[in-house]
Amino acid sequence: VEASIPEPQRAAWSRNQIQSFTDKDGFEKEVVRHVETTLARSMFNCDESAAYSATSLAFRDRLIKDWNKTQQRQTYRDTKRVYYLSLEFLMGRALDNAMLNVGLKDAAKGGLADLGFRIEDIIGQEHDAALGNGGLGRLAACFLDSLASLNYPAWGYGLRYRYGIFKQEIIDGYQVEVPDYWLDFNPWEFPRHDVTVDIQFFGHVSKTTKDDGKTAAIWEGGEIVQAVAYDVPIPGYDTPTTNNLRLWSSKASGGEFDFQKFNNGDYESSVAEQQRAETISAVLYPNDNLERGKELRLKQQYFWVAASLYDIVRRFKKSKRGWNEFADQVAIQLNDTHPTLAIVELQRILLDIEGLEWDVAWDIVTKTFGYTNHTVLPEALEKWPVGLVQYLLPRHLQIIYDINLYFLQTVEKAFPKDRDMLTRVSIIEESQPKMVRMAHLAIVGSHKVNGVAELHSDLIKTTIFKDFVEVYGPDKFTNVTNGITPRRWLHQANPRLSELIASKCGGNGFLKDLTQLNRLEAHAKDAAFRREWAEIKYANKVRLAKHIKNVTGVTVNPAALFDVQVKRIHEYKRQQLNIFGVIHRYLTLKGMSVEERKKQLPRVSVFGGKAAPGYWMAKQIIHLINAVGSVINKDEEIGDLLKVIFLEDYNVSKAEMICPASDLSEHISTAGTEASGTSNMKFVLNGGLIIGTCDGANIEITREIGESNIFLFGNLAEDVEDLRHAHNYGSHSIDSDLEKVFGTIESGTFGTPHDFSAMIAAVRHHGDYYLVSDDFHSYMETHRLVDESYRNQDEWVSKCITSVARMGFFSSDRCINEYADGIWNVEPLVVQE
Ligand code: Z2T
Repeated sequence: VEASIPEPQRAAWSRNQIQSFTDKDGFEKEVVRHVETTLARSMFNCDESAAYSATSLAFRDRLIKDWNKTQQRQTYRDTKRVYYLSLEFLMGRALDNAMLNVGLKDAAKGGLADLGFRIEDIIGQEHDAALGNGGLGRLAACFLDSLASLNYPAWGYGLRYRYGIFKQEIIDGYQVEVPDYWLDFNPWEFPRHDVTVDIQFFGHVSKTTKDDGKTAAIWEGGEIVQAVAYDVPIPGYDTPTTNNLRLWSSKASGGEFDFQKFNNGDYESSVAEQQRAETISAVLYPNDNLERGKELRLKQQYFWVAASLYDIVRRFKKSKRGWNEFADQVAIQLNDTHPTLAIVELQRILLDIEGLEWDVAWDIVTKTFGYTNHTVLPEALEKWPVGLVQYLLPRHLQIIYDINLYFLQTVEKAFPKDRDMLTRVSIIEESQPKMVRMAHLAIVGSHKVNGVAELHSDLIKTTIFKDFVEVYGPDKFTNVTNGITPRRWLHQANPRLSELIASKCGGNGFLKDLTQLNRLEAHAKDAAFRREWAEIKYANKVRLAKHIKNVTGVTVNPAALFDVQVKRIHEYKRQQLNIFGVIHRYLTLKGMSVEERKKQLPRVSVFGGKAAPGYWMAKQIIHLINAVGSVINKDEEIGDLLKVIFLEDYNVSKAEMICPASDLSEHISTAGTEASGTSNMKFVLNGGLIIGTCDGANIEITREIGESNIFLFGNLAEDVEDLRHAHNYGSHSIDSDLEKVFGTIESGTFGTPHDFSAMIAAVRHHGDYYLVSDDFHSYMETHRLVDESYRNQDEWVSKCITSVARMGFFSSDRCINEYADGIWNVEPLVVQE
């Protein structure tokens, strides 16, 4: 639709659109219609799967209306848009979220009941959209929810992986990976076979002389892969704004070349070529906080970035504005360094295709991009061999070298004769082989760089990006502490608690202004309110206990303290510290008399999380947790006093069940390693307390909720370096309680000791990099405090209520508003009902 057509005309077309349902009866009619026509099935044998499909299709129709209206409005008003580029969007399920956001879940509940279904069972039919690894991908999903709910004109751009994060099975205590083929039936995506972009790889660069006598680069040859757009509607909560998530899928370009082969009877190789092209978007790399430098990964990055930029530039050009307005119309946020090639690609478009001067183009580029860093772990910082970039993207490598040249020239002026400074900040690492440092490129090509929690943002300024603070001054670097969407993580995951909160906060307003939770604070002292609160927590625990029984066969007591650690398995997150602590607790209980034991508090230790398939040590940790569980869970002397559960295939939809059922959750990373963490926020928001280190967002959570409402332990980030040094160069003695734990493992209590020897050796003999022994005593002491505190239920529940009341800061709405003000300079655009 051309932007020149006046809005009244558009509104008239809009009014003529088909009406979708607004109540229970209307919903039922739509479900029946979809079952009998769209699905071509009959209501006589409509099972839960068909009911899920039809319900989704009915809600999808609802979303489409608002989606069209939003896109039309945004095009017509032509205000600045935000583009969030992320290789991962960990969306989870869409149906429940759509029902709540459009405010028709009750209608659907009633309608489904009339048709003989329970809404929970129908919701449970949906396969998670698991296009992400962990925190980074889930953050992108929370951001999309907030952007739409706050009416920001925003698009997400990502890859449509055929296989998302693998499904985890636990077999004999070991992780087994099963492919996650999730696209079988996906009503939430719309293929746009008319929106395609040809993406070039390989080839060579030649120079030509233009009419004006200047030389220009031409990138030619190589191969073309086609990007096809798939759009996913992103409904805001309680607003018609419905934004777009565009995911690119790869296929062979299908040019004449293919036909030639086909006609020559070379059918096989033409199919093989098709498959090679489709490989690009076939699978999500399953590493969290690790980069392995695979060629296909770089291909994925360029494919996605080039298609997205082509799309963004195409949309900008429709407005017929001059290039000088580009950065006033377009803000692009780089979710970590994965999309950093977008910087180079935009410079290439402006220079080689649009014919702008280098400086003019570069000014536009740097005003357009913002870069978010999510980790300081060196093994996660992206570097690509210069030779690989040269081979895959020859023109881009030239541009990278030019960017670096001009950058180093300005550095040299400011720091004359400081060769070391130049070496340190260079985009090219002069190693063997030479490498392109993507974080340096991202910093140089962006106007703002942000970390994701205060400690993390301080750390990047004083460690990995220290030199860049000297070069650019401190204002280029900023902090935006992460947040989570209270719609999914409170209202959807914990409907009863959400309702109880609404009854004390003057309605559902807190869901869009989470600071209103502070109205709860006064009720922490109200005994009747505390009882209701505790009753809801108990019911959530009963639900989790049933799930545990179903999937593991182990009976757990819902009255026990549920102690939960669910997140990707990683040495820096220290699940090993947790399981060593569990073993210590077991030994302590075993050493007690029967009378003494009777006085102890029952506990259930719940673990969940995936190990990257190539991360051997993480897999050892999973094996130890399962081995410990299988011994303790059948020890009749111990009974209910201690159970150890490993829940397989932890994902977003399971998190929605687990978070509301936790009494205590563990966020125990070595200080200075977890950039933010976001599940810490989810657990507190659901009325659980935290045991944690002074790391990531734990520090700000403590500041908000108060020191007396969190169980902090362990060494501080500032002391980590010295401790590590002491381990390696001094004498390193292991905590005596931890030694007892090691002794028990080595005696064969949990199976073949050799299976776990590497985990023990990492602490004893390999420098204990993650400070497990240094923090063990303080960790165990703090768990004793937890037990003591939990005995006084009145006080415990008060702490939980007070904490929730003070969690307003951690909404992703606050976070998105900070990005909008401080980095993107965009305003909301309200779509009329
Ligand atoms: C990831 O999930 C995170 C950082 C990464 O750095 C990569 C992945 Cl896949 C490259 C996480 C952080 O570990 C976590 O602390 C943070 O809360 C989350 O990103 C969102 O910022």
